Amino acid sequence: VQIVSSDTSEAAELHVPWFPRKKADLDTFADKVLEMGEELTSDHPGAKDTAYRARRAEITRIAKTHRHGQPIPRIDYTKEEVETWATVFRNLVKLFPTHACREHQYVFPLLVENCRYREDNIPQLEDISRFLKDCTGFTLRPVMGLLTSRDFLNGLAFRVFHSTQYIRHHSKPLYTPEPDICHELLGHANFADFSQEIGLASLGASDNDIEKLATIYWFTVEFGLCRQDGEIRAYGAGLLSSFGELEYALTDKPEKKPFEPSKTAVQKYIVTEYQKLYFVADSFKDAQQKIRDYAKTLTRSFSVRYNPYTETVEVLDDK
Ligand code: HBI
Ligand code: FE
Repeated sequence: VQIVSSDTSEAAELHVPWFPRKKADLDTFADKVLEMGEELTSDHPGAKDTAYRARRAEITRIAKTHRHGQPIPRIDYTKEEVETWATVFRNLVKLFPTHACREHQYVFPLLVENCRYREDNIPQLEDISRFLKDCTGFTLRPVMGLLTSRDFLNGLAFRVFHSTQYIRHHSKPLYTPEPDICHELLGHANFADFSQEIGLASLGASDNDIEKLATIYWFTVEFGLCRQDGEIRAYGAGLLSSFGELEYALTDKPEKKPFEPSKTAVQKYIVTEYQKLYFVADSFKDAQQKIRDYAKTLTRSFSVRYNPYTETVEVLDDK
């Protein structure tokens, strides 16, 4: 495979964007964030709160300097931060029995037991990362804020989930315009194999295919619904971490269509409001199988295989 780092027009056909080959390569993403890494946009609930901004900077510095193999520093969350967490936790836990899919309901008590998930305690990324590594091979890595779709998905190929460590502003505990620790830890609890499959398909993919994979990710890992015992339940993290949207999604108000990757991949969506449309899979397993099949239809000039022993991606120059 010829990997070129700069685009020249003759090379456009052959151009394969750079991608990480080993877990340590993810270190290059540490200070690359799209927005709200260090600065907050003017409509962010914490934009005018200097103490909040200083606290964010303190926490995101950890992500900026973190390197593969190091333990994730623990954060001594303030009373105010724990109260924000408690409000989110209390409200969501009430909805899980009737709104969350069974996979989420299976994982949640394990996190309570092993990772000190409690209303009065914000769990530590290091504890969750160690626990996940033992039972699923996933690890967490602290991140300053939103990554590009390409970088974020590329991380998943290595079963690495980039996770923010700061919490939303206390003035709006049930709203956040960006991922925060409540979203990551309460929503993304069910780290499924299929997120690695989206990740592997994203390595060296064209910008066009990255957009399709990011859209699939959005409508499944973030906002996916599935059928279960004749009802519709949520498995997406954006829903499982949003008290308001989790209730709304299961009402008749939004439109619902069957999950069909080739159609879902090209669906437009908005990121700042509740979704107007959700895709419903026949089951959680069905979503996973359909994503696996879809990933095979994307073509690259090479194929990749993850070697879990060396934690590297092997590139097979077979096409
Ligand atoms: N970055 N830090 C972070 N967290 C996410 O959940 C995230 C991201 N970048 C993109 C993204 N999610 C997705 O919505 C898709 O674009 C892959
Ligand atoms: Fe997310």
